[in-house]
Amino acid sequence: MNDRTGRLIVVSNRLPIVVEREGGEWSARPGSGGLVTALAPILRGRGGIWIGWPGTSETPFLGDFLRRAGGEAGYDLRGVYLTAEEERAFYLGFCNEIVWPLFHDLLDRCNMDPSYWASYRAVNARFAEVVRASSEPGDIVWVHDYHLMGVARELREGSGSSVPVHFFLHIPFPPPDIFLKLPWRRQVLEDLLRYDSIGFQTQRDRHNFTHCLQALMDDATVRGKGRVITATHGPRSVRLGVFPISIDYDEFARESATEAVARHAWEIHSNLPERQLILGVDRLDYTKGIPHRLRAYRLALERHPDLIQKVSLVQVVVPSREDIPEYRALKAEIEGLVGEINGRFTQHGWVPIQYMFRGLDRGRLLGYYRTAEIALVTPLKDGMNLVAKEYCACSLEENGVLILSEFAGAAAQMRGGAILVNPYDTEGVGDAIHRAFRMDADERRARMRRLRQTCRNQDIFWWVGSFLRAAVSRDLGDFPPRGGEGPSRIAPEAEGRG
Ligand code: ADQ
Repeated sequence: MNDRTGRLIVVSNRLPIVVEREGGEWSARPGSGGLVTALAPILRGRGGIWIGWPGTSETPFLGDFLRRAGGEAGYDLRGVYLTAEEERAFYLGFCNEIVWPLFHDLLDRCNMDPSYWASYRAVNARFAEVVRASSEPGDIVWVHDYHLMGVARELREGSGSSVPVHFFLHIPFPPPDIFLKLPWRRQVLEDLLRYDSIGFQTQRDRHNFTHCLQALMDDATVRGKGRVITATHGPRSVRLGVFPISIDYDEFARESATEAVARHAWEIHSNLPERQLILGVDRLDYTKGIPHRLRAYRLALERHPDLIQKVSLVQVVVPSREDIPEYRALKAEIEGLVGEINGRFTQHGWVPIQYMFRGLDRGRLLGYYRTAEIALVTPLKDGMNLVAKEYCACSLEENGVLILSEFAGAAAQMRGGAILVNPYDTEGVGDAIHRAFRMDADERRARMRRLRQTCRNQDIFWWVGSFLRAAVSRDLGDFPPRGGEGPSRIAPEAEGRG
């Protein structure tokens, strides 16, 4: 290890800010989400850097603007700029028409357009060039997610840099019978092998990766067991770890206890007297299984008349990727089902589904989390699914029941307290809704306690700490504050968060 105190350089497709233009003036506000919350304290005041795309090809080069925004965030922001053609072929094309559906096992939705790969390479090379220009010996580079699987290779081959580079995959890694369909399967595996370490959300994802490696590369070997194992191919060795991402549990629990959230929760329920509220909150995405869930709810209403007038499904869909025709079609399908179910079952004073197509402000979202008696989190496949964890953190009364897809990464940690379902099994999900509705208070409390304990013990700070320790063999103390910031919230594993 280099003696010099290195900096952490985080690289993700998007910068952790939202860049907007109003009346010709650019402005930025901080991005939200667990990753920013967890990484900002490590970057802030330690000379850290975050490299990413500002999010639209309309942005001109924003160097001065990002310097100012970085000053406010407390760490450097460096932009990687995509042309409109790259936004189409790299982002909408290779990332969202190939990797996203393939890695979620939805091969039929892939458009294996051969022109996309060249753009993916070119954009990864551009990211690598910014990393090279921003890094110094002793720094540690942490690259995030499927948009950037080729950065390490470009950094080594294109830029000749030897700075350590680590990778975390936020989405699932598919099994060989799916992954082998990818025309660029060997190149992608070779790219990933150029990282010093790779973090996966679950054992299943890592297992799929090592199986693909063994299926495609005769001479690849995998050694070890436990949280970190090693894959070797030729002269290259890469450490492979399992680190389930999480949320800032304390922050969610604290905020949901505020008066403002309690007021929202009360308002929501005062409109639904004597009724259990079932909550679905998802980004508009076909992986989230929203139409499947609506069909299961319809079947539950058909089969279990005791649910009529006694439950209301609140389905919140957050707009996303609406410029892609498939996402527009999904929205139309969801709205068709909502209309059909409401048209068929609505009675005086009762509408079975309240549907919202918009982002909710945080106070209202937490109000729904806190007050809903049942959460329906039923993705067809999901890397982790943070909504499931946020719901538990906010379920302060411990009376909520989590119905969770067995294909969400979160199921590996939450199987002890959740009702696990196969989202493709309409009858099974319908019966799970009925079972949750009838579950008594003692069982609800016992299950929710278990869930909350898991989320509290393995929160986002535990996740960052475990990754840094396992991948980099460093503790947070190796990234000392420059200019004296307060103690970090990352607890050593020995203190029992893990
Ligand atoms: P996503 O697919 O975006 O993330 P998820 O993990 O569920 O999915 O996170 C969604 C986030 O959006 C949550 O933090 C939630 O609070 C927020 N959100 C949802 N509805 C909202 C609303 N109505 N208003 C405001 N905010 C809302 C990807 C992978 C996941 C993986 C994460 C993190 O697809 O599998 O868990 O990255 O690694």
